[in-house]
Amino acid sequence: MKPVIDYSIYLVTDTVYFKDDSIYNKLEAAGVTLLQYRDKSAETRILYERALKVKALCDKYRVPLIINDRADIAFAVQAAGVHLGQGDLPPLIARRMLGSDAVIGVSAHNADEALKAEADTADYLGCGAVYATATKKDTSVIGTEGLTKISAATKLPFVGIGGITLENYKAVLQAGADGAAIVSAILGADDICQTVRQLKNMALEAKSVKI
Ligand code: TZP
Ligand code: MG
Repeated sequence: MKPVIDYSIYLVTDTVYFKDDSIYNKLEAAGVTLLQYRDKSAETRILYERALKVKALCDKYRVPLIINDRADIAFAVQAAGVHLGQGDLPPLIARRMLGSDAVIGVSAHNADEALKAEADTADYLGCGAVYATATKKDTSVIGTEGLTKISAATKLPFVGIGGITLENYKAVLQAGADGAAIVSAILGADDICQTVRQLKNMALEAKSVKI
């Protein structure tokens, strides 16, 4: 069965945080609803070994694990799914590789890409960059206006990504997003637990307003 996903606090890793093993303590502390292992520079064997460690942590806390870019690694570690950019494997091919229960996310920068991903059986969209970010410089900024347009075009759940912090998280939800994919505002926080707790409270508040 496809897992039910809570997209509200979607933690994404970045290569810089894998300099040492403290990343695993950080992930353990975070208490997020969904986790993406994203590591742009490790060799495949290292990627696989790190992904296995992250998977063990995710299993311990029952947090679904998504692997960035690599359907082969997602398959190898039995992750919940894979997140694909516009230049990665086509979603339909990843679907053929991983099966109907896999959670396939696709990066969409506009309504056209969102509709294409929906037609290609994506389960969710990652939309951004919402705000400028030092974590990924080779991307354009779509703002919350971009999120609103994507929200109007697709029925798929979607998360905003890029420069999302405690200060602007609420605006991202108000633009129609189901959550936010966050790197530095969580992994770079002085107090990761406290930051995630605050994000969770905002997500709960936003949900109760919707009802
Ligand atoms: N894709 C678009 S922006 C981004 C990715 C992977 C990086 C988000 O990182 P941060 O630190 O939360 O801005
Ligand atoms: Mg990618």
